[in-house]
Amino acid sequence: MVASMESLSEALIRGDRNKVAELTTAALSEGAAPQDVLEKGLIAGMMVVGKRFKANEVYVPEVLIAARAMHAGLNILQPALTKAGVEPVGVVVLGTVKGDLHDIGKNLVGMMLTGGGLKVVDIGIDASADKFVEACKNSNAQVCAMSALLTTTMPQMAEVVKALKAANLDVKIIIGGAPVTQNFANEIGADGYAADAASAVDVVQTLIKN
Ligand code: B1M
Repeated sequence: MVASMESLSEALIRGDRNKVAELTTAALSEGAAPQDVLEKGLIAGMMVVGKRFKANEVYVPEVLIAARAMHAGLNILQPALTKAGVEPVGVVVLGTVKGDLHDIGKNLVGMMLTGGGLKVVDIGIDASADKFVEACKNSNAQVCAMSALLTTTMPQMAEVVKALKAANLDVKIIIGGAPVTQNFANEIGADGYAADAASAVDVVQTLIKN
């Protein structure tokens, strides 16, 4: 079997996790470089899913299914990546702020970020400012990403921004969630805002580069 990167991307876009696992295994055993399998196969496929999601051509269930297929490939690829010394593009601490239990959007953002080659440290829901600060310190994160779905929990984002600044951490901050806006991000001193999971990948990658 010759596993092309195109067929791997296509299987991921279809959300066919068995095929993704099979093609990832085959590509590695045929001598493909793990980084190529990651970038030209898995990430390339996830980027297509992200673009289609942004354009409302596919919806949350399709993205979740594609993300599940991505994980099937990553599980096989991870030991080879570690052996080859391939580092993630960056580390992102991600959580839903204190008082807020909504995590579907956050999880989607996490999956898309993983799909974009980033290491995601997911600190879950109801995460306090201290928890964000600790996680950023412990993981040497370049980016702190917060999600909020309630107008009543948005002020918690400002608390996290304050706590990160007080801790003197060199970390960029991105916020998002249905009630959050670019104006609010500017107001509280966050470095970035994204309206959806696919845009979050673009914003995080730009924040890391600058
Ligand atoms: Co609640 N809820 N909920 N809820 N809930 C909303 C958010 C609400 C709009 C419903 C409504 O009244 N119409 C409303 C909030 C009103 C407001 O404040 N503006 C609301 C409320 C009031 C509540 C409770 C207070 C209800 C009650 O108990 N009286 C309560 C609060 C609990 C708490 O958090 N403390 C509550 C509880 C719940 C459930 C537990 C039942 C459940 C959550 C389950 C879970 O998440 N595991 C739930 C749900 C499911 C919803 C709705 C129906 C759907 C949210 C969702 O998952 N959307 C929601 C109404 C709605 O949105 N239609 C509602 C799908 C998801 C993919 O979208 O999360 O927006 P979203 O994420 C998007 C973007 O926002 C963005 O990317 C994602 C994908 O593109 N994004 C980011 C999100 N985070 C990002 C971070 C980024 C960048 C982009 O950078 C870091």
